[in-house]
Amino acid sequence: MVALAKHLPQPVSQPPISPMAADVLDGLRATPKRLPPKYFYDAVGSQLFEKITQLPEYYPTRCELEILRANAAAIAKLIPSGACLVEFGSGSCAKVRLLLQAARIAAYVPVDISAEFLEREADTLRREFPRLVVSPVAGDFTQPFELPGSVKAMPRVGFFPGSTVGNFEPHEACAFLRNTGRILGRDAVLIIGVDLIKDASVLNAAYNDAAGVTEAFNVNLLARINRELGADFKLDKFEHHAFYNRERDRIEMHLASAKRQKVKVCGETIDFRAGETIHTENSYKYSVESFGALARGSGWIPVSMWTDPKRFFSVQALKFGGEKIRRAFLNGK
Ligand code: AVJ
Repeated sequence: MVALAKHLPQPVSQPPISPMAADVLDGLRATPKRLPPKYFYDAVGSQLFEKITQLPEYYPTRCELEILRANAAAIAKLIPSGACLVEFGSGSCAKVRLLLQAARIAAYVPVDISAEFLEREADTLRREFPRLVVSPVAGDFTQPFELPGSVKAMPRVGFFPGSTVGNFEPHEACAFLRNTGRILGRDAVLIIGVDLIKDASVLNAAYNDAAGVTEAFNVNLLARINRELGADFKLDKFEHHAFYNRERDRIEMHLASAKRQKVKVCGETIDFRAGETIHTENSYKYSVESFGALARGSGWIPVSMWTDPKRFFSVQALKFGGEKIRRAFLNGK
């Protein structure tokens, strides 16, 4: 027998597809269409988000900073001396700086996907706090990761500000909290910013600002896909829709197609009906009680909670109790 393999048709070699291209195609092929909010934050998107945090309608950042400032001493009491502070998705230096000034923190481990952003932030903090060990970890903080060896012996405190936890579905938030508990270990403290359920008019205004910055932030997702994946979204043919969904306690952001149209993405044609939307983000809102239940169901015990005078936003301190706490909660105890 002669080996015939070389005469058989060979598979056409496909150009390797990036993780972003795979996620984008996956979301645009689905019904209803969706895109992961993590792709908002390229250089342009991160700048637009910075602008959002300064808008008069966008209360979360201001409220959280106010809470951290007013309660820095009380929060610092929960942080053991010589602790290592692990920040998930190192957003802005401003928030962590308040903790670094108030508590005796030996090491700071910011975890973020953007390595470039991490290095810049790390340098700033090293200059400001010369005795602080700063060990960034570049990676996706929703996945299990190892703490740097230099901090392994220190007591661990997690920091997850900004109500970024609201981007997760509640079951994903639970998985995130369990994973965080596994990484930080028994008795670790987690300081987490959680946006609260409130009047829908306040919520709707925060995601539909008069200056149109949130709209630009939303549409930049398509602009980024055009830039990085060579797609041909017509940016003026998609409209920003953001509204509070009361049944599910979440703000939903969508991009609605202004007409029936076709878009080419990575060589694939995506059809849009007039008015069809791409769901780009959920931002879940919790009550103190509903977040407490989520925490317990993930093995974390709520120990303290601080809020602003209008009760718009909360900073919550949790302690990791592990499986015992989780099972007790799930068994209704
Ligand atoms: C960074 C996820 C907390 O949900 O409020 C702001 C993102 N989206 N305006 C939020 C966002 C539109 C923000 N988080």
